[in-house]
Amino acid sequence: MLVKVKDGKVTGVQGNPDHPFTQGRLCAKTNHYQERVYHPERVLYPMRRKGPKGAGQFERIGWDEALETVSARLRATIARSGPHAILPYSYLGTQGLVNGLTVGDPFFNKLGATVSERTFCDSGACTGYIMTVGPTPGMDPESFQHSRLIILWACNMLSTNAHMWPFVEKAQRNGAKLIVIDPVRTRGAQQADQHIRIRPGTDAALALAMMHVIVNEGLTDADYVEKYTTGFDELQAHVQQYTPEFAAEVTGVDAEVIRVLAREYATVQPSAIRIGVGIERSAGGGQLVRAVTSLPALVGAWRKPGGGILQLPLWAFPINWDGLHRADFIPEGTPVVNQWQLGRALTHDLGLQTPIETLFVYNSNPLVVAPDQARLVEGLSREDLFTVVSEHFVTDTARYADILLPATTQVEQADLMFSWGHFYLTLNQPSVAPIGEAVSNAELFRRLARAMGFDDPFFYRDDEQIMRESMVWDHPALQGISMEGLRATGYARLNLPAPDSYAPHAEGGFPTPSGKVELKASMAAGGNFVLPVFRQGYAGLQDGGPVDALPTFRPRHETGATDAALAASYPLSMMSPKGHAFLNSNYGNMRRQLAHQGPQYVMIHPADAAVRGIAHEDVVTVRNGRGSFKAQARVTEDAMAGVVVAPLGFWVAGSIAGATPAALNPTAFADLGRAPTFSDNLVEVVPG
Ligand SMILES: Nc1nc2c(c(=O)[nH]1)N[C@H]1C(S)=C(S)[C@@H](COP(=O)(O)OP(=O)(O)OC[C@H]3O[C@@H](n4cnc5c(=O)[nH]c(N)nc54)[C@H](O)[C@@H]3O)O[C@H]1N2
Ligand SMILES: Nc1nc2c(c(=O)[nH]1)N[C@H]1C(S)=C(S)[C@@H](COP(=O)(O)OP(=O)(O)OC[C@H]3O[C@@H](n4cnc5c(=O)[nH]c(N)nc54)[C@H](O)[C@@H]3O)O[C@H]1N2
Ligand SMILES: [Mo]
Repeated sequence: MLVKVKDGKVTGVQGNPDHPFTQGRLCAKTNHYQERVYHPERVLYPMRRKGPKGAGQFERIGWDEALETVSARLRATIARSGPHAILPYSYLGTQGLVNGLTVGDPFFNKLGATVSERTFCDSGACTGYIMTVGPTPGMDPESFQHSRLIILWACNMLSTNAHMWPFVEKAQRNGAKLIVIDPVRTRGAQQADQHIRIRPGTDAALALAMMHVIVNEGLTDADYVEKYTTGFDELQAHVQQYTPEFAAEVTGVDAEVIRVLAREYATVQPSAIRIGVGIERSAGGGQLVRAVTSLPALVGAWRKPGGGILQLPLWAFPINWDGLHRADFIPEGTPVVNQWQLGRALTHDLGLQTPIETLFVYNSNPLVVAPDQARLVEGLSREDLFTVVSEHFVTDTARYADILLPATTQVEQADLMFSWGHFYLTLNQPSVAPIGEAVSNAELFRRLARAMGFDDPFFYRDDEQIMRESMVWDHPALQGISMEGLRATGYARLNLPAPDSYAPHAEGGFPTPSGKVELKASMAAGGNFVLPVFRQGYAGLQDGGPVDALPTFRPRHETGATDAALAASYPLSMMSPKGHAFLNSNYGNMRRQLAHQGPQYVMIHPADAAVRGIAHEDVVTVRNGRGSFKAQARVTEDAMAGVVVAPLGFWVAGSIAGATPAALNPTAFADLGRAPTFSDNLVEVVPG
């Protein structure tokens, strides 16, 4: 992103036209970033709560007083109850290596605070993917232009990953078939040659039935399977039970459509699959990703550029995670609280030996993004809980802060950015000085370290030093890339072959224990695990339950087949995927993006609306046993019959009845990586 500055002020932002991936484009969220930077409601000074919790009333204080108050509280908590009574809570408000996911980990690990396990986003999919093909970058997103058949499988690309779209569109223009597998008629589905509507959380049945067809009709690439996979014979026997007819029953996709899909996927090469994160979010989400990730090897799709699967380009970046997390600071026996269970942790429902007394939130807005909203409100309202929040705005969560700290935005801070969406490393250079008394997250933790009297110089590294120590610079992927070079160009493509010739697994070479695609996963023997990256590098297992070695279909937790009584009371499935103009809960308070999204809404199919007497734009209540929220009904065939869609990102403060979809979302985990299950959620919708 290029920033226009006049007289020390940001006047506009634009995409960099020279950038091979973004090609000069920004998205609906960031197009007018200056409006966020200079928003009149931005938090610019440290503040102390002056009204009741949740009221959002604050008074300005100085940084010295803020730091003294916070450090005194941390010390007092440790003295009274020990460090486990402190819980940090953070996620991806900003994503760089300096200020992002890991910025506070060394500080809290040094304190001995409870470890916050961050499995919000892709933990289940990453686990399933890595068990199958290892942490390989997989396909280059740019090489999709060479694909002949593309499946966007639970990926809302035009809204969430828009910069990749031109490469998909180019392939389509060159004759590739574009297939979207999604319960929702997304923007991408509208552009696709085929949209396969599937019931949420049932995709494993589809993928396994595709395998059934592929192996029984002799459509495998036998040579590739023989040389570069393990467990094929067992898989072949295993998938006999997953007939297209079985899958049709479960998924709602016609058996003949499944047969044709399998045949085309196998024979039109190179074929490419892009999976999103929505795919992991039901009871069997992890095994479902295992099944989908197995497909390319069966048909030899990896042989050519434009073939294979893309999960997360993240795996291409040689990041020094150990140096960022500093798990070596974590004292043995430190408890772990999964972020998904914050509501339970704060309301003494997790059986924690040491209840949480001090909560420190930065880079995150749990009241909107975590489930169990009612319990979260109850927990955050506890008079004996002390909450610190570092933010740009008085978010729903920040309203409960005892101390609120001002954070800089991306144009005011330096950072080194890896990517979830492409193979370029980017140096984010500040364009303007911090506004008001805002500080970057990295500076915040330097100040806190000083206030706590830490003497290890590690805590006082400047941004540049953090960048230098955050990557493994002698790794082949960074050959030819340096901080000096980045300062001149802003970004650099990782040292990988050009997209035209990039076929990383044409001859196997998968980073799994066997070096092959593990159709039968050897890592399953270790039981369910959470990758260190999602648990601050902390090694201990929390839930080592058994895991199937072959990809299997598992019904949702919440479906008629699993719980008939529940399904009778709550017959509709609800999903809460990303909003087009929001970035998770970011921009949920901003005029332009709100105008784009419209009022808080829920999409419902005309047939489901009709039987409930619901008309387009009526206000309705969506409810289940966990809670309820009100929204405007959008009666549309974009929603699938039986499935309602309530996008993430609207704020509680601006909501119709003081609640958002998080009030209904379950706290249950998926099968792998302790992923959330918000596509596995039964509800009812009623007028009014
Ligand atoms: N505009 C916008 N862009 C974003 C974000 C945002 O909030 N807004 N968030 C960013 C973040 S943090 C992430 S992780 C990425 C996520 O990017 P995506 O993975 O694209 O995100 P989602 O919208 O969660 O899910 C994608 C699609 O999966 C579908 N889906 C849900 N459950 C199922 C299922 O069981 N089966 C199938 N087949 N489909 C299913 C949904 O209908 C949705 O269309 O986007 C990033 N980009
Ligand atoms: N129902 C439902 N829930 C979901 C999802 C879903 O699809 N549906 N998606 C899940 C996923 S994939 C993700 S990634 C998570 C996202 O969860 P979060 O990362 O918690 O979500 P954001 O809304 O991005 O919240 C980040 C907050 O950080 C603040 N922030 C931004 N930059 C900075 C900074 O530099 N410093 C500080 N201190 N604060 C900053 C923003 O103002 C914002 O309020 O949500 C998860 N929850
Ligand atoms: Mo995410």
